[in-house]
Formats: sequence, C-alpha cells, structure tokens
Amino acid sequence: MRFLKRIVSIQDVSCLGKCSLTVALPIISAMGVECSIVPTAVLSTHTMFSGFTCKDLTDQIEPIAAHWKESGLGFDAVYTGYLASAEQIDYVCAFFDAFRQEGGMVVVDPVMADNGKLYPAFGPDFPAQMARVCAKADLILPNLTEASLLTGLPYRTEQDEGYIKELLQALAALGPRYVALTGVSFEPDKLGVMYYDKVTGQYGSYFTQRLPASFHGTGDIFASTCVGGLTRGLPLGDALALAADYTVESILLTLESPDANWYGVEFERAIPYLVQRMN
Ligand code: PXL
Repeated sequence: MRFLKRIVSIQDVSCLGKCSLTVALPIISAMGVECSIVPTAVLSTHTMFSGFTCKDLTDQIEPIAAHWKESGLGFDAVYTGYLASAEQIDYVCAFFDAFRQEGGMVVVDPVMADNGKLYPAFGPDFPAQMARVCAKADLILPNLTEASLLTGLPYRTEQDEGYIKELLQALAALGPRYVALTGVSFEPDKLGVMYYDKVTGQYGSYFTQRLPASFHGTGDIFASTCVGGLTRGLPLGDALALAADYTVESILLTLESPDANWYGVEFERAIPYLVQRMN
C-alpha cells in the first residue's frame, strides 16, 4: 500500500510565465501528492507573450504511456490542461483509456480560451476536439468562454442562474458526471464557481470576493489545487472552495508587491496558507 497518492498531469512546459506544469508541480507537491508529468509541448513562455517558441511533443505521449504500462505504473488521478494541438487529442484520449483505474478519476481543464476569445495558438476547429477530451472525463473545469465554445451556447458577460444552469447541463451532456464552471458572478463584488452532478441532479456554488485585478495562470492554480484536494480525499465542494480561496490568497499577496509581474501570480508566497489548509 502506498500512503502517497499520485497524479499524472498532462499539459505544456512554459519555460517562463508561471502556468501549466510550472504551477501544477509545486502546488500538487505542496499538497502532499506525487505529481508525474506528460509534457505536451515546450514553449519559451506562455502564449500571451509575443514571439513565443513552441516544440510540440505529440510524438512522445504514446511511447511514455507504453513504457509506464510495461512497468506496471498507475495513477490515482489523470489531470489534463493545455494541449498543444488537435493532433494530440487522440493520444490523450488513449492515455485515459489506458490509465483510468477503479476509484481513480480523470479531470480535464479544457484550457483554450478566456474573455470571449480562443488562445492564439488554436484554430476554430479546436473546441470540437477538446469536447472529445471532455467527453471522457469524470470532472471538467471550464471557464465561461470555454463552456460556450464547447457547447455552442452564447458567451454572455451578464449572467443569471438560469444561464449558468443551462451551460452546466449542456456541458454534462458532453459526457462528464461532474462539471464545475469558473468565473461565475451574480453580484458585482463576488466571483466564484458553480458546479453540477448530473447523476444526483445537485448543484452547488462557492463565491469569494472579486479582486480588482486579473492575472494569467490563475485557472491553472485553481485546477491544480482542486485536483490535489480531490486526490487527498476532499469532497468536490470542499476541493473547489479550497481552490478558490488559495487562488484569492495568491492574488492578494501579489497585489501587495509593487513590482508584481503581469504574467504570473505569486502563488509561491501563499503555499504556507495552502499547506496549513490541508492539515
Ligand atoms: O494558463 C493557461 C495556459 C497554459 N499554457 C499555455 C498558455 C496558457 C494560456 O495562455 O498559453 C502555453
């Protein structure tokens, strides 16, 4: 019996810019969970910088998976984030089939868009490919833009509960049992997450204060913390609340820094808070 649980995270290495694996690894480790990785690409920075380089690693996914299978390795959770190209979708789906295990979970953060727009590296066909990955997940964690691209429902900045429930149900109809939608706001000074379990038909939500700044990479901080919490045995509502609180704490500490970088939240300074919450 292993006391340490193990997650495998499938997303890119952005060498500078604090997102994807450079966020998932420290956060999941701080939560007391082992984090193995499958890098989907190596980029000089994330794609919000201009002139970034990108080496797609699609051809590595299958050999890495085959070696792990031969070696009898398994994972308590598979967690995917930024996938570098439509070509790698089939390999990621095959990875889920190979490593899904009894009592384990597959969590997909369909990272591809924000603020109403697809990220620059993706073409208009990419959301349909990402929907195939979501179909195989137990839990998906889209933001509102991603939810609208995945379902074909309109993207609206004016939200009400009826609209959010319609999105949640349409997302669950893609396949996953659980859907948690981020960036939900029914009051100007509150921001949070609303979630849905399609088997029980239950909805839940968790809201925190809306802060006067938005930083790149906060979605990855949120998703990594949520998957870490679930793997440590937290119920979904508690894992999402912890993820929201840790993200807010990270942003608050970043706002204290007069020279904070636009490209990265100082989540490192909030790690003691996260560890304390886990104990
Ligand atoms: O934070 C999401 C993300 C991850 N990886 C890369 C990105 C982005 C968002 O822009 O560009 C490479």
